[in-house]
Amino acid sequence: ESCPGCKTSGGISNISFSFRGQDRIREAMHSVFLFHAIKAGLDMGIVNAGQIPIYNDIDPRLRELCETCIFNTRSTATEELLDYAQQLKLNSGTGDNNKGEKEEESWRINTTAEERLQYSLVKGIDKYVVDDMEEARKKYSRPLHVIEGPLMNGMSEVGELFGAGKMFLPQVIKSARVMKKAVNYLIPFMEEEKQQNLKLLQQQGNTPIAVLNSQATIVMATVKGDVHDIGKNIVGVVLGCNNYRVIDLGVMTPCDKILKVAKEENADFIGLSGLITPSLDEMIIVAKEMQRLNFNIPLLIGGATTSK
Ligand code: B12
Repeated sequence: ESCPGCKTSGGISNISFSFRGQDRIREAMHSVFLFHAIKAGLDMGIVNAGQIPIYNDIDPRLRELCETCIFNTRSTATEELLDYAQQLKLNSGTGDNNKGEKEEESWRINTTAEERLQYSLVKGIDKYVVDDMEEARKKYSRPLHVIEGPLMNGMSEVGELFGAGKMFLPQVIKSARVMKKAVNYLIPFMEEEKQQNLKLLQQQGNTPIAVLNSQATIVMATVKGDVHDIGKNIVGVVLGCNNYRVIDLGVMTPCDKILKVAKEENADFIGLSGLITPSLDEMIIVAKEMQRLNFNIPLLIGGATTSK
């Protein structure tokens, strides 16, 4: 308030320096601190992005102790956190309490492929994605159903945690990578589906050339200002597998580029993706430009914000 326009930044690990060597305590403190500091207006925190637990996953007792310490709401807060740290040291024998291989793998025991995929997405673990995807794929009648079911559920949970400030951007980036790996795994199976569909069309008397000629062209893009592309890519793959010619312009695509390519490629549709609220305005800009320039082709829009 006294310095309008000023931004705040800081090295978060300074707050936990006295717990050097006890990573579990330190990481919990960083997550708890960020959870509250971002809400209070922190603009930038310097953290080890690979080492922040999800706020909800922290042992509730440890979380409460971190909160008590950070806000200094109990005179015994420091001693209590020290006791907890000491106990952890005794239990693990190392003081570091890196959960260890055994505990790390426990989430894989007696769980379904769907549950494991969701866990991997939320935690940003890509190690088992291929195995779990293969198991899930065999369970579902179509590869697309794996995306629409377990993968979308996982991403929705990520979205909810992120929206509530309980997951941070670096963690969401890890989740996005896992999602991309999972979707990529399905692409050859979707291609296979496409080949089968083509065969079916041929059996119905369509020659391959006629089939290719019947392809409609769609120009797809994530609109200007928006970097989300997972959903757009999935839609592109699905359309491609349904015999559309897809021209994907990527993310942050300005209106003039979309319309220029649509014209050059004689597109039959334009598909816009957008997940953040300002993207809706950008979509309106594209739609108005299409009207102004007499583009008489359908405009499809999609992405999280458009369905709310
Ligand atoms: C992963 C993710 C990210 C990743 C994106 C990685 C990537 N390469 O895409 C990263 C970490 C980079 C990211 C960044 C940001 N994100 Co983000 N992100 C998400 C998250 C968790 C999942 C999105 C996703 O991939 N979902 C899975 C896909 C498959 O679903 P989908 O995109 O909706 O697509 C489906 C349909 O919508 C449809 N579809 C999609 N496109 C199209 C197009 C057409 C033509 C058609 C027909 C259909 C269609 O088909 C798809 C398959 O069913 C969402 C939360 C959520 N629940 O959506 C937040 C979310 C979208 N992000 C959000 C925010 C705020 C941001 C940031 C601004 C954060 C920040 N402070 O920097 C930045 C955005 C920067 C920018 N300028 O764009 C908010 C948006 C809130 C809002 N209303 O504005 C959300 C909703 C999270 C939240 N709850 O707060 N994010």
